[in-house]
Amino acid sequence: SSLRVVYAFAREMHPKTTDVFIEYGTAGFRTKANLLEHVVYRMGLLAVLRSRCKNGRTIGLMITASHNLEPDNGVKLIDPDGEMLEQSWEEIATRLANVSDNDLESTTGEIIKQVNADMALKASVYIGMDTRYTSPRLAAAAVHGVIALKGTPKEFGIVTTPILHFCVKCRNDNTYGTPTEEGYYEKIVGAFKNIRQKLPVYGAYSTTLHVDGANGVGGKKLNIIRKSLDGELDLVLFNLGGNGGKLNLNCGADFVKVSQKPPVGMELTPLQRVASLDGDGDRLVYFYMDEDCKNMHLLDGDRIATLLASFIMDQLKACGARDLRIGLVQTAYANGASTRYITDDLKIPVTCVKTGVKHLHHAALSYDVGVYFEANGHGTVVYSDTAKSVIRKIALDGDAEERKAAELLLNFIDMTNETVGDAISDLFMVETVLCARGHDARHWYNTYKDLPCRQLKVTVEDRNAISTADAERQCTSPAGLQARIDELSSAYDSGRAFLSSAYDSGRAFVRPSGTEDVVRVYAEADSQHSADKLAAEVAQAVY
Ligand code: NG1
Ligand code: ZN
Repeated sequence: SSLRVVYAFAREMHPKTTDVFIEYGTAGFRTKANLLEHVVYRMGLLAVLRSRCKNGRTIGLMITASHNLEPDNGVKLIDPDGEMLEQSWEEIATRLANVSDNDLESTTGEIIKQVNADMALKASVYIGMDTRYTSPRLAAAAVHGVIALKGTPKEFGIVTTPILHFCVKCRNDNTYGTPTEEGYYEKIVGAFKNIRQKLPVYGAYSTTLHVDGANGVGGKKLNIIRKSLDGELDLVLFNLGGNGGKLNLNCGADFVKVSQKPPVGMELTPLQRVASLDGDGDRLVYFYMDEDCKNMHLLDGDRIATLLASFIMDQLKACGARDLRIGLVQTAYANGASTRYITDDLKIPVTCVKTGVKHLHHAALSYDVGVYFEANGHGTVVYSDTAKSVIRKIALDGDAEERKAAELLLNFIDMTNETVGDAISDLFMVETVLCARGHDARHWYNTYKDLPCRQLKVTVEDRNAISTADAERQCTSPAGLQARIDELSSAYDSGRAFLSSAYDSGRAFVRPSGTEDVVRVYAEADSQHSADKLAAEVAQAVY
């Protein structure tokens, strides 16, 4: 009978009005907002089933299309520990999203059997959304879906994606924090202020930081946080959504990273450190303009990863926790120069995995301290229980110097949103490291030199005709494409002949996007001209 309600509700309020097939990809469902209402309603249903399969623990449902432009939207589910939805459920989500309204009732029934959901259990779903004008309507559809299966929805309104992940985690594990937006500020910003009150501002570090908010939710939240920083950090915020600024349009972390240009809507000051967030506040890159404001120097996810990893490693040494294993996780998009720097200079082990945060997160969990970042600025640090207890113990029993380093690390851990990449938490971590080292953006930039690279998108008939292996670095179909890529790459210089494991041609790979209907092409070589050319040639080969 409750399934009758589901059916009636769906028909009346959130009918399926399109036959376009939609798939739960790396970032959940993402497409034009006007194609999503029935999908989000059904994800409300699925979140309830997921919660019941997890013994009534809370599940998250986030409405966002991240760095995509305003007309798009999306929905993704968050598992009880604040991580992405378990992979085996992606197929179930896809099935439920695509059935006709007529089959919705029977399919829901089949899924309940398949996943063995105990419909007598309570179910709890936390719902958040980004700033898109289509988000409130979609959030309402999610609420209806949750209620239809007698779950309890709780709406968080406009929050960053990582704030919702944090709240889901806290709700299911109260040792992690308080499951509210305020609880998030208390923990993350509180830890930042604790550290900064003990760190002198010295050297080249300046407390002024300019921020590009991408006209999205991240900037808005930093505007709330700004007022509580007690002068520890002077945030100057741009692109907060006013003055006709459009979400992610020629601004934000993705624009800055991919176009390698500064965002519009900002006052550009020579050598000023700028942090650029994406539309839902889970990605962060930095940049600065040179002396005459002509050239931009980008500090991307690879840079943030190396900065954080080297700092944490120093602190682990200082507190004498030598047995803790630190490691770094990247994808094929990581700049080759960063991989070389991590391996040869920092001497930290690095793993390469497939694109998609869930893969990076998973691989990072195999270290005591796992630092993971995508080149686009999505990443965080995760700590094992062993790491936490060893550091806690040193903070109590170590000698004075060790205690100091351990206390700093404990605050650093509290400042970290371990559930998922988080632009706000990452920003506070970066600022802590630069301050502790007395460094400005130029010091940071000069730790190693990026290889010139280029990213392109190609639209093809069927992007899934391309399949890959070896963490997406090799293309296994269509036949002959990899051989062609090898042939094209070998005509260029790598610029990495200094690498211990040197191969001295350019580097290029292709893969189907999980979030857009395109094939992505990446190329790296010893000059920008060569990288651009190689990318164009590989794109041609795909087409
Ligand atoms: P796709 O569209 O699969 O390349 C993009 C990013 C991913 C990840 C997801 C989710 C690149 C090259 N790809 O995936 O790293 O962040 O979006 O948002 O940046
Ligand atoms: Zn995002």
